[in-house]
Amino acid sequence: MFPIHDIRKDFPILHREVNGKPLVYFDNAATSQTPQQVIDVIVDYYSNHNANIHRGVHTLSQEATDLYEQARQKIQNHFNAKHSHEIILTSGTTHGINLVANGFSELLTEGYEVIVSALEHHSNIVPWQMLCERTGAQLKVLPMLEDGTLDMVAYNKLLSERTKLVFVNHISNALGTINPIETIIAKAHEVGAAILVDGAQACPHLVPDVQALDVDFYVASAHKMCGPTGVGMLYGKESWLKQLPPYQGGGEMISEVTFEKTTYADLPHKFEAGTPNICGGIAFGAALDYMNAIGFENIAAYENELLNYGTEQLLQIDGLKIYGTSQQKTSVISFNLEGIHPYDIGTILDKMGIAVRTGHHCAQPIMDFYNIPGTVRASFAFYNTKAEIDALVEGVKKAKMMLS
Ligand code: C6P
Repeated sequence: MFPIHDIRKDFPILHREVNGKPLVYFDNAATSQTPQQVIDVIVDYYSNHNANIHRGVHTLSQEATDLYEQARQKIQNHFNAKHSHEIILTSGTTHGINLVANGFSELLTEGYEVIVSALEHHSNIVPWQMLCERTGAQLKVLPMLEDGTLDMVAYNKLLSERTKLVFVNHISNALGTINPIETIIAKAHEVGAAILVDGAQACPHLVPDVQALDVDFYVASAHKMCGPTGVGMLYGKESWLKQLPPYQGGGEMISEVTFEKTTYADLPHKFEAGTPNICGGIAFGAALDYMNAIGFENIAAYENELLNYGTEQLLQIDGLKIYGTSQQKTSVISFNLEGIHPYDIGTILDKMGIAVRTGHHCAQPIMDFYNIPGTVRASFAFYNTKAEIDALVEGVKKAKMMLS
């Protein structure tokens, strides 16, 4: 049996009240909560090891460097990257995508095409639009279908020898759809295109094997998987990372600097200018340890139970519509009540201590597709319970009564 009672004890925040009610935290797709084990690592770092890394001969600096590089190795092992220098520590998914988009500025020209899926978060749309504006390449959209899946027939038609890059998320943040990235990657490679997969919403639920996927770039954020904010990772195949220019100039990313010419450091430092989020990187490693100790298969099975239960219960409410009904789905339920603005439902739920996200979820094209202003999004994590889902259902019923 899934040890939910023990797991909940690990999360101090789950024991607080909001508006006089026990907190029910269903905004996990925005950011996850942090277990004591990760909080302890953060406190220990600042209490005992705080120093700048890769720079000092003194003991603290060496300790901090070792801890940071050990975290990189944990991330490498977790994602099964071939080399630790293929893991670039970033400030998060958005940073990783922008780094790659910037790198392709010199590799794209007019006449080339890039494909972005209709299911993307703005972070995986806007940097590519900016890249197209800079280079004259054309942005093509891989359309979505009514159930929130991607139109794979259209994908086949969009791909051609002009396609240079494909961007798709592994799991949609707004709908929870799990995209068939194995097929999407293989087809992109058939026409010689590179592919970046946005794993921000997948990594809290499953373990991507970047070598088995044969993906060129994969990005994620620690704060969605029990780690702190402001840190994440970009995996890039060594051959691509060697080819791309640095994103930012500064300390740490150089080999030699003179006023005539600067040469760049080897991977991964070439892409890590300036003092990084050292404590964040170390805590990211601790978050992976924590989740791996529970086991991602156990997490996924338990969350799937929550998803099925929540879907079943919410659908009993008259006038409630769920957006995103793919069979391949993670524990996200995006819904609306007929005639009621999602923001109003979210505000009433908050009064009951229930945290959900409302609005377009930084995925406006999806809302435009359904012709709605937004949805209420309840996103479940492995530390949530069916009793909390019952509280949500009661809350939505009350909101409906008050707002109808
Ligand atoms: N989605 C949500 O509520 P950052 O902010 O860089 O850590 O992650 C951006 C991002 C990129 N791609 C996807 C699929 C995402 O879901 C997110 C973050 C949050 O859905 C906050 S907007």
